[in-house]
Amino acid sequence: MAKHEDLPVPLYSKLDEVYGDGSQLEEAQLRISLLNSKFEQLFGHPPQIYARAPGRVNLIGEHIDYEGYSVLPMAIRQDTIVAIRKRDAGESEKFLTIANVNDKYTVCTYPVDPDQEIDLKNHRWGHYFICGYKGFYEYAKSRGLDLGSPVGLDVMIDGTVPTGSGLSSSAAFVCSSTIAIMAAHNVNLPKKELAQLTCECERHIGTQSGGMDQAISIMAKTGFAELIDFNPIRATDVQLPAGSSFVIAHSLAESQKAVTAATNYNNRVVECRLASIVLGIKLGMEPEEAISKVKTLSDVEGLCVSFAGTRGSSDPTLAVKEYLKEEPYTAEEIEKITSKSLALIFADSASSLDVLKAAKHYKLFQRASHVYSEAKRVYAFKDAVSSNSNEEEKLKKLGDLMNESHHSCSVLFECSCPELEELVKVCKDNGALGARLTGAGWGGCAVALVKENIVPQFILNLKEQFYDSRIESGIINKCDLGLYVFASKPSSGAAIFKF
Ligand code: NG1
Ligand code: MG
Repeated sequence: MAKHEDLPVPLYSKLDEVYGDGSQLEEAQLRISLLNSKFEQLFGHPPQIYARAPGRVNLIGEHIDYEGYSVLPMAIRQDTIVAIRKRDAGESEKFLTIANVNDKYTVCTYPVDPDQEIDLKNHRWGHYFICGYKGFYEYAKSRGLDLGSPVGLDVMIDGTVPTGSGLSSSAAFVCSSTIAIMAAHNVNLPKKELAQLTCECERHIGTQSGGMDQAISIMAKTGFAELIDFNPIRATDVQLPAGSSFVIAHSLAESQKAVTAATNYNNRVVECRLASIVLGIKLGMEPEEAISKVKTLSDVEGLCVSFAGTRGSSDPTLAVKEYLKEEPYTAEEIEKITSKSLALIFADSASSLDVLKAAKHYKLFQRASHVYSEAKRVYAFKDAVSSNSNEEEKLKKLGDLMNESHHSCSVLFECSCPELEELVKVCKDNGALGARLTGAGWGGCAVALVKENIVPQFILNLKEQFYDSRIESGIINKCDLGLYVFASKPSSGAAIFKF
């Protein structure tokens, strides 16, 4: 039997194959009919095909995918649906026209040239579609796939993943767009190739993303979280313990990752790279070799582990403790070790150069300690899920790991914020076995592991202790509360619809 990740994206002719037969189906039917009527109204034709891709919640393994380490997310039911029509080659109008059912997002128009540069200095919501467009053409070119000369595309989007919330609305948008473009060109690819391709697509927005969000959005299966490995991308089903539930709660601080990349997300990617180069050199590599060969902390883990071995341990963080100092490094201090200027080390990456311009110092010890310890927690989580211990012990272990992960994100990786700290505390005070920020952080959501039988009361308590004051001060509307706090079950991955 072909492996799940080798199969193409499923093509369905009925919504219930993805949305079941309950209230979700009803909601999906309404969304599709609204998409259709708005599409016809704007473009004068119905769409030809639809693609959907879900958001995700990461249960554990934060900020380590881009360091090459496995992570453990699950898809959520909220998704993005893209309706698309490929214009005929004869039609004179050659534009990519990207519209949204939500009037908050005004229509974006782009040329059809797949080599166009995305104007990153002027962020527009439609840029995420162009990420998929550019990426798909690049892929086709590299594989000698002839797509013909580019034609106009009419596109209407409907997304239900809350934006800036750490639930990967961006990947849901990029993945559904890429799949819609692919399907409009009568192509379908194995999921693992698509996961790799969509990860590269999203980098066109200027964040140096790892591949977690795209991989889970494309490879998810109903009822399972997935352990995602990289190089090569692979997904292993993880059945979460019965009697447990993951509650997702928004801190109401919005994290605009594409806009803050130079000081937040990409800054951490650069710090991790520098930490890995310095470790490589301290552990015996020539500076030139370390700079050219070492891209991630996983690349030097072997050296760190053999160092630890000389001390009778296998813990890579021992090397971090020995060779990196806790005080932040200045650029000059690092350059003394690398014998090369940071500007030269990162000369081929414009977004890294932006990081260097904005950075005052580099916290190599803290970032490396987080990455190596978090990578271990992911496997400990997976092992705890499949262990023979009783449910009670299992849940306690999983909760503890989530708490440790949050502490590490907050203290060592510094990607939390006051609102997330408050929310995580409220979750723990109200019986969560574990709670942590999820996704990139600096705002967005927390995820809490809660026993299923206390979920309704737990959500009520969050409402009273976290949300009521924010409803009073007008930050959110009372009737929208369900969008900001909800229990989530592992949902299915990307799909194509043709009716
Ligand atoms: P979110 O929070 O969805 O933007 C980001 C990255 C992930 C991963 C997490 C942190 C993108 C598209 N996603 O997720 O790859 O690094 O942060 O674990 O940049
Ligand atoms: Mg994102």
